[in-house]
Amino acid sequence: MADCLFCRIVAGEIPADIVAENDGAVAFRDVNPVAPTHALVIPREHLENVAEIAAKASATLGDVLGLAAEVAAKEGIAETGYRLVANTGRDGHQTVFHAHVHVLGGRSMGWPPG
Ligand code: DGP
Repeated sequence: MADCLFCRIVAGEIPADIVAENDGAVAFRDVNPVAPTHALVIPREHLENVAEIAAKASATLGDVLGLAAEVAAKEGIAETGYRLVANTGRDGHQTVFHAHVHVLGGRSMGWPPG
């Protein structure tokens, strides 16, 4: 989608600090990190949220979650632990409507989340 920020990152039209990629997904550092490791894993295809990935491109879920695990390993947080977050819709405080999973780690996470 021409007017989608994350589609433009996938296309290389907007620079991003790419951490890892595979056939179906791309991971890059969040512009506004809230943890020592904060990456976003997104499908290459434009899908609005994780539910839409599951409904329309379920194989891509494996690409997204597999890449999230790869990012955690690369960042050295696989052993200490990390959190995957997929903010969805208004109450989930989703601000970019191209599906993404936050990979957060490098510190202890609070619970419950705000
Ligand atoms: P969410 O609230 O779950 O929709 O989070 C969207 C995230 O996207 C937010 O943490 C900030 C990040 N973000 C927004 N614009 C850009 C950008 O242009 N580049 C990068 N790297 N991250 C961005």
